Amino acid sequence: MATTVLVTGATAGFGKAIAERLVRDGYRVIATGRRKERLDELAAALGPALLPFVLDMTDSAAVQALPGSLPEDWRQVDVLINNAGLALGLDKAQQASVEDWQRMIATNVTGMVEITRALLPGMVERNRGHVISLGSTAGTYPYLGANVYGASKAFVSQFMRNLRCDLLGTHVRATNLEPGLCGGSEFSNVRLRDDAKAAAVYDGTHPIQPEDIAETVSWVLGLPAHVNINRIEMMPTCQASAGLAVVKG
Ligand code: NDP
Ligand code: 8X3
Repeated sequence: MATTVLVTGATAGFGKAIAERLVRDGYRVIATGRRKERLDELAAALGPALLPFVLDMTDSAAVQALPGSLPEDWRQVDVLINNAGLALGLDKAQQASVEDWQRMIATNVTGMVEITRALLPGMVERNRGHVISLGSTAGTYPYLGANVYGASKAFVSQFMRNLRCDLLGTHVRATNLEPGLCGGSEFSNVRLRDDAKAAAVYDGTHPIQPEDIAETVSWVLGLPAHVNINRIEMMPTCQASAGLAVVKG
């Protein structure tokens, strides 16, 4: 049977492009997210190799009930793509919304670790599997207003490093993918809650596209089983870190 991949947040952006690419590559894909109609559209476009499955990453009970709540012939999940996530706001910490912080932590951190915990035992038991998470350059490089979003991605990065330690001696692989500026997704629309401001983020730039992320995931997964890519930091050519800032006076 084809390798089964579960992609979280497959209704938009990277997750959708990853699901499309991996079905094309010959994988069976469980596509999850909250927006059922988007998942159904994906299933209609991609056929029986894609299973749409509504899952809210902040619903701990539903997340922890995986894989038991999947149809029986989809329960052996070989690959987990921890992609669902979001940034909310760019306010300074002293002004940011606590509710926004709670939602980012619930999705990017709590949901991500809970689904990993739910699916990892099956991978270890079968001695075959791969967890790929979407970290971010925001987990390494601080910037104004990134406060909790950046911290959530730093958590993802260290969690993935620690997974490698726990999985040593098994054939289960773990990879953290850390992109910088990316367009073609709903990330900035969600973050800024304003489509015009979101579009302006990418004015005059040539950002990484969801298909570039999907290509990278496809490459990481397709490497021989003895090769583990620990982490990949990727930026568009038009981006680099700006270094430290100093205020005088
Ligand atoms: P999008 O906003 O386009 O997609 C986010 C996806 O996450 C959607 O499918 C959404 O589905 C899902 N999602 C959000 N909240 C939940 C939830 N509570 N339960 C289930 N699914 C949820 O963003 P991107 O594709 O750009 O981002 C994907 C990942 O990549 C994120 O983790 C992001 O932090 C990371 N990333 C993004 C970068 C960028 O510049 N775009 C750069 C670096 C990393 P739905 O709303 O249907 O539930
Ligand atoms: C998304 C990239 O630079 O907006 O994680 O934080 S950035």
